[in-house]
Amino acid sequence: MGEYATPAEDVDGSGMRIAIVVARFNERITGVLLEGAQRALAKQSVSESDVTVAWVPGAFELPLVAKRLAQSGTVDAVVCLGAVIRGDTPHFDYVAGEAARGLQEAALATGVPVVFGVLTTDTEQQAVDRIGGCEGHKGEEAAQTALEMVALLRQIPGPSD
Ligand code: INI
Repeated sequence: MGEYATPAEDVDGSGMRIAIVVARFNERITGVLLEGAQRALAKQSVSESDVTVAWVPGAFELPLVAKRLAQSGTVDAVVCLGAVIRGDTPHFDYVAGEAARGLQEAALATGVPVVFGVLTTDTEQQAVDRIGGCEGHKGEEAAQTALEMVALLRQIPGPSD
């Protein structure tokens, strides 16, 4: 038996077409997630012309647009970025839970990697810590996850092989 292992840092992203769907809600946070994702893709040789960015109102809207892009046949992976902060809303659990459920559903229904780059935190400070602070940069990590998943799935025979 073999082994499938494609650590993100080893992936050559040239030629990979990546869509980024980003929520406008909490844009001070999500804008930084977007910058990190774009930076990480460029660092791994994804061409700027192969990156499509779509803005949606909030995290709840991410799954529908992610699924449409995944179905379009024009992208190899979809990176979804958002920030759901508990302090802001009593319906935190619905927004965060439905975003997670919907994005997984989009990936499984289409066979295209859909990455959950949605911060779900109790406070704004915890979100700030995750956009280049003490907890790393979740936008960069989401982009790296997309590249790793594209490379990994290319190695595993699919339904049409
Ligand atoms: N959307 C977010 O992306 N983050 C949040 O923290 C948030 N809060 O706090 O409510 C939020 N709500 C909006 C939601 O995503 C939808 O856009 C809205 O419910 C319309 O469908």
